[in-house]
Amino acid sequence: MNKAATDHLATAQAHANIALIKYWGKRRGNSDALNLPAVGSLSITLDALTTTTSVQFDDQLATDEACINNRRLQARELQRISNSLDLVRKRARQQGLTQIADRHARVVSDNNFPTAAGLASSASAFAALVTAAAAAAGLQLTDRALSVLARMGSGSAARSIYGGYVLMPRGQHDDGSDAVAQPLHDATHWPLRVLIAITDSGYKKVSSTLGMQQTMLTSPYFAAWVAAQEADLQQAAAAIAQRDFDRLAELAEHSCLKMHATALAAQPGVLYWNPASIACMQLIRDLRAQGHAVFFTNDAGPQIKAVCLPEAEATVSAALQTVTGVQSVLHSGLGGEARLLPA
Ligand code: 2P0
Repeated sequence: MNKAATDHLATAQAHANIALIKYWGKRRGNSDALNLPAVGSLSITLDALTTTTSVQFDDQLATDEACINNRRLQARELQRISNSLDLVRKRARQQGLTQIADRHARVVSDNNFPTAAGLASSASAFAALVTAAAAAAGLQLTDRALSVLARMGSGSAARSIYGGYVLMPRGQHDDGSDAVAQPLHDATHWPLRVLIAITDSGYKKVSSTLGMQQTMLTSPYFAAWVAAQEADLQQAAAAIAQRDFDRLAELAEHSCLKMHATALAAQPGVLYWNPASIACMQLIRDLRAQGHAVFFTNDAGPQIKAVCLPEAEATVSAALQTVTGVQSVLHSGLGGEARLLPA
């Protein structure tokens, strides 16, 4: 019996990802435990941004407990984590691992990047959580099964199970079994670089979950956003397969701006940008017009990600650092899949 099986303890590491074709909206709204996306998405996994999470099932615990970045969570903050652990416990029960099914777990999780900066911490967090929890429970799950579990924790987390270029289809089935991420290419296919301009390190975001809900319920553009997504996904996948930077730049900026336009049109409008966010986007467009291979993307927060070819990295980084309001610039390449760390 291996150590994980005897201790019911495992540690996993997963990387953050950013979508080039965005996920925004849910098929059935926020109360659906399957957390099915309204649209497919396409992302790149970032090697420099990682979450490392340990899970131990322990019969001495009366409740689940979690410590994130050295802060012990309050009971009310534990619900999403316990929901994911419940899914693992349910699987354990189905497989006859009854001692796990009745145990609570201790979760210790650390990001190597600023969580409060509004970077995509839920993606790496839930991918690492389900990978560690499944192993700690003694379950042998496929990446596909882990991606489904991760999605139920957070939609973008389904993609962080894989490295490189990842497609998350919308799926058609009611049970969510086909809303599962698929690796398209590993990072070596096209080693793009990603620079993240931090424009507000203290930013507390309107959560994506809430922002999506408001957009779905009130934005007059939401139906048009959903209707155009399949074409965007197919074209972006083709641009990536052909390593066509200019085409991918066009498509990714379009998807980003279209997502924000849809959210801005909600009532009340969901606005994630600050003046520095807009200045960075304009600068990146100017740099591309001057011949530098770079485009922007941006998620549910004010930080701007510049995706570029390696030869443009130094110029783009130096330029971003001159923008008023940019506090720092993080550099990343494309990373690998979620994995268990040795005991
Ligand atoms: C994405 N975002 O595709 C989009 C673009 C933010 C903007 O997925 O409600 O935290 O947990 O499923 O995954 C962030 O949303 O939302 C996100 P939930 P999640 O990366």
